[in-house]
Amino acid sequence: MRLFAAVLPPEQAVNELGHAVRELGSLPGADELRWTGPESWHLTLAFLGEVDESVLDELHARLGRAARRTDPFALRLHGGGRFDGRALWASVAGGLDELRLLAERADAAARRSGIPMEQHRRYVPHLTLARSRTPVDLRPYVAGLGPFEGSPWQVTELALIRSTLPGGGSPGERPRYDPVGRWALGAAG
Ligand code: 3AM
Repeated sequence: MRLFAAVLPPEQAVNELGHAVRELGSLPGADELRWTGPESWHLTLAFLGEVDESVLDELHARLGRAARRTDPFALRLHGGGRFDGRALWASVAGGLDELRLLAERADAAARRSGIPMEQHRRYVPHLTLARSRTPVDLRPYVAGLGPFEGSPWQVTELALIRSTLPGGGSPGERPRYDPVGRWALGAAG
């Protein structure tokens, strides 16, 4: 199964961002972008790719340990950014060192479970809002998100998410994301 580790924003953060994103819909070209749905919003920590069933027990145990070793921390959604002309995202602020540490620990947990993880790219915390197949100028969207400031929340969980890619039937179909594991951060976990 195709898996990734993530932090899931709480309902309030999703609702606040939803308001900001709706306003971007009136920008020229907005209909051409493939928007992600609020129900699937997440902050990827580590992308694991196709994972064999046989490593799942060890992976779960190691992710649980990674979560326990990381104390809860505060985050908030704040402004936006882009990966070239391909992806538009909401940015995060607050406990970025802790988020990065949790990402490194999730990556290490996967690697030690025998999953061949890609070499480290620079970790850019982001919540993907829209993608484009062809490069487009996303600067107006990033500017539109500039003033957005979400309420802070306490990150208390690490989630393992299963991604099911669309079967290719209808255009614009989105992948389905289902949490298959959740572990509390800190000693309480
Ligand atoms: O939704 P975001 O941007 O956090 O882009 C994919 C998505 O990231 C990313 O994993 C998340 C869940 O699918 N992803 C997909 N394939 C990837 C790959 N080969 C990848 N990240 C790194 N390497």
